[in-house]
Amino acid sequence: MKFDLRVGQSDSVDLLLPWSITIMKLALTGGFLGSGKTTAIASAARILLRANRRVAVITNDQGDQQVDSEFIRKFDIPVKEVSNGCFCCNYPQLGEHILALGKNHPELIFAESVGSCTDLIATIAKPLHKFMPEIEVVISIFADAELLSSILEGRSAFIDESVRYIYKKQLAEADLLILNKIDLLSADQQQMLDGIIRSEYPGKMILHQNSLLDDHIEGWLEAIHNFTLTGQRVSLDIDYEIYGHGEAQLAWLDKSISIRASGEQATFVVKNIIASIVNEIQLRRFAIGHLKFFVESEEGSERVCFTSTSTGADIKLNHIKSNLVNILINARVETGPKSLEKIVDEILAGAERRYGCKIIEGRWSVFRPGFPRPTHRILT
Ligand SMILES: Nc1nc2c(ncn2[C@@H]2O[C@H](COP(=O)(O)OP(=O)(O)OP(=O)(O)O)[C@@H](O)[C@H]2O)c(=O)[nH]1
Ligand SMILES: [Mg+2]
Repeated sequence: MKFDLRVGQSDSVDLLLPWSITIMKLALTGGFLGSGKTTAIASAARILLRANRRVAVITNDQGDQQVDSEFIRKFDIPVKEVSNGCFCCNYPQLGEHILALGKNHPELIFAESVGSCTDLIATIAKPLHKFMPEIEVVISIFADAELLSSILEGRSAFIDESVRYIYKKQLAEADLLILNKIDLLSADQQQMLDGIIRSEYPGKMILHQNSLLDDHIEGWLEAIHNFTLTGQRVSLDIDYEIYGHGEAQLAWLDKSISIRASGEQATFVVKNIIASIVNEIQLRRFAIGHLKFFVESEEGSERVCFTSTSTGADIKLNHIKSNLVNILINARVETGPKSLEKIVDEILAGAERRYGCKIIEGRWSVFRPGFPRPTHRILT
């Protein structure tokens, strides 16, 4: 059955019940950094909103200044954030947000977990089943098809085995495994990847997806809609020492800055700063988990992203023209916090000297994610 996008009431169970016991689907959306979760969620939510369907999003990050939330908000999609740690370590906050958003009776809530997070079955899906049985959880795991190919072929940019351990555990948890960015592979490469994944993860529902296309996103929505859990999910056997070590291989930097320059030079300076940060990280051969920039001026906003599979730094800032531009930087890179901070700070100082602009630094934080300590972990 095609996911019904007609205007009007959904066919999900939305009877005259108190809101708190209305059945609601939670599309728990995981997968490694930069795999395309936010892109797909934003498109899916916009498709549903256009059809007058009720939808909401919960974003999640290890920090508290989130490019993803800004990006989702820009489309007037109802959004709440779980910040300063992953869903599993902040389960009560996740629960509160589900209840708060549930008051508007959304038929679907997307919850995007942190890209370095795994063990979603034991720490999120099973606790939700136990404490909020009215919620139907569907776990979609996104994999950047190019990065996945490189990991399987042993040529990935991520040097630490524990990072690849997290990556593979994430895939194992999928109800729906989304081979995303399929547009970046040839038909032969797609077929080969599909074969490997089907043999490594037998029985999983696999979607080949280009999340930049609405009809592919509709296919994903349909798969979420049609998914019904048969039997019980099996919690994964996760070695938390390796998992914690893997998460700590990445430094996270969040920084807000404002750039004041004359005329339209601010746009030029912003492009230069972004390109310099990307180039410097690539030059030092640090694997990029995800480098995200939310660039905003009075004319509008743009999100600019780079991952380990990005080539070059083609930066489009079509809506940014004024002489005052704000940038929120979220950088997740396989290096130490000090080294990441130094790269960014030197580039900002250099831009100020070179272009005579004024850069005002706002809130910032730079850290390694703490050891994962889930609120609940249900193994049976
Ligand atoms: N070519 C192509 N690019 C994609 C596709 N899906 C997402 N992208 C791009 O991939 C980059 C990362 O996408 P996001 O949606 O931010 O990834 P994410 O999984 O939410 O990343 P984190 O929140 O950092 O874990 C962006 O530049 C997207 O435009 C796709 O299907 N094809
Ligand atoms: Mg995201």
